[in-house]
Amino acid sequence: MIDLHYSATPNGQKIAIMLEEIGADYRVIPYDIFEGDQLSAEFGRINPNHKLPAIVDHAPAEGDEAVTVFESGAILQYLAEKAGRFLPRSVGARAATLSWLTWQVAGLGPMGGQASHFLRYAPQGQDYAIERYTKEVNRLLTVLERRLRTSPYVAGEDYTIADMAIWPGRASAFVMGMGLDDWPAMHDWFERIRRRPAVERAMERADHKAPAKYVGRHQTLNEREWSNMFGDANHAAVKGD
Ligand SMILES: N[C@@H](CCC(=O)N[C@@H](CS)C(=O)NCC(=O)O)C(=O)O
Repeated sequence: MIDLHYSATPNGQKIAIMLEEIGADYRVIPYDIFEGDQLSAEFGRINPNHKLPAIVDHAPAEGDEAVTVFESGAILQYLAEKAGRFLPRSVGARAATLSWLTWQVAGLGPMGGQASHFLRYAPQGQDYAIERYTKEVNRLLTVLERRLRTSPYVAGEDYTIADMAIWPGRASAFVMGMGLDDWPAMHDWFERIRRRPAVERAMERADHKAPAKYVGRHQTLNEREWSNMFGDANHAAVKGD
């Protein structure tokens, strides 16, 4: 049994997809990040960075101790190694998979996150930041589009954890007003993955409770929600206050 500590965002969806793809026995433990569920001392013992997702594997491949993993890229790699699937063994394909996985978690993910922050949550008047981050996301998506014109999946011939890491970001592209119609290869790849039964199950099982504030364009948070997400309460959690 694997516990998936989850909030209904692209980072969480990546892991729900992988758990469905490998047929894992798992339960979803939902967190409302606006209410500050992620800031508890108890969750800090699972992820000292107090961010979702994280997993606790109660039946790891070796040993009796439960294994805890945080950071979505590390979780995908851990599950792929445990299941022996979706992370190719051959040196070249493995390197390509880890390259594209890292491209997502260190590039597209954080840049998309910043674009989303300035578009959706920041006070008005952030034109410079909005332009900086949306332009960079646009550049990264151009890289992806060009890759998918010559390769059925991001790492090559096979569907891997790199595709699972990138696919859920479609919601952010939508929030930024980037329709997939402008990106034909990405659109085709997106649709092929969307129709996978495991992806449909993951979206159905893990995503249907997403509150509107997770997906809408411009959000107005109340003082408490702001503090939990970006302010004093968020910072206090890592100081143990
Ligand atoms: N690099 C992390 C990012 C995790 C992350 O930013 N999670 C967000 C939800 S997508 C979160 O927990 N936000 C709540 C907060 O910042 O307090 C990963 O890939 O897992």
